[in-house]
Amino acid sequence: MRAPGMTWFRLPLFVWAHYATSIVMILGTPVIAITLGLAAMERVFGLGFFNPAMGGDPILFQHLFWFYSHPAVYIMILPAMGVISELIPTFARKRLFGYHFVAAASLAIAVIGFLVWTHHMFVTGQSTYAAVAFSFLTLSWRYRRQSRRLTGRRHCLADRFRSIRRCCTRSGFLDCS
Ligand SMILES: [Cu+2]
Repeated sequence: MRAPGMTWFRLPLFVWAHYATSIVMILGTPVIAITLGLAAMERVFGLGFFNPAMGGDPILFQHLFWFYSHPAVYIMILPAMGVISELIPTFARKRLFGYHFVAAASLAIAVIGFLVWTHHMFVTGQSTYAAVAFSFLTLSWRYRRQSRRLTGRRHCLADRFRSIRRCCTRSGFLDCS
């Protein structure tokens, strides 16, 4: 299946983005499937999982729901980020600045996305310690995502700097010989 000479760090960033998306899908989808199964069993067989009237815990439903639903948004955005990472360098006719960084950030988005789900549940009465821990995890994840954006921006700046330098060299303003 693998082309001769194709190694991890020669993969296009679109492939890295899909790799990260696959991690989210494989780890997240079974959880929402099990949650739906439990909800169905509660309805059909009267087993109390989430309904407090049957001895269940509605907060448990929220935990299971958000464990899938927070990372699930990356199923949609990660491939789009991969497309952008290919399109901009192609049409700018430049190598992408920070290839390794962007690949790692894609994976980090997928992995850290699984560690922040209770930021949707701060008002459910969870413990302060849990809220603090998940706040910090959420901040670290924001940093990852921001780093992806910054890499893109730095790429543009490096481009602009190069074209200014080329222009100055041609006009004799800058001597780079
Ligand atoms: Cu979220």
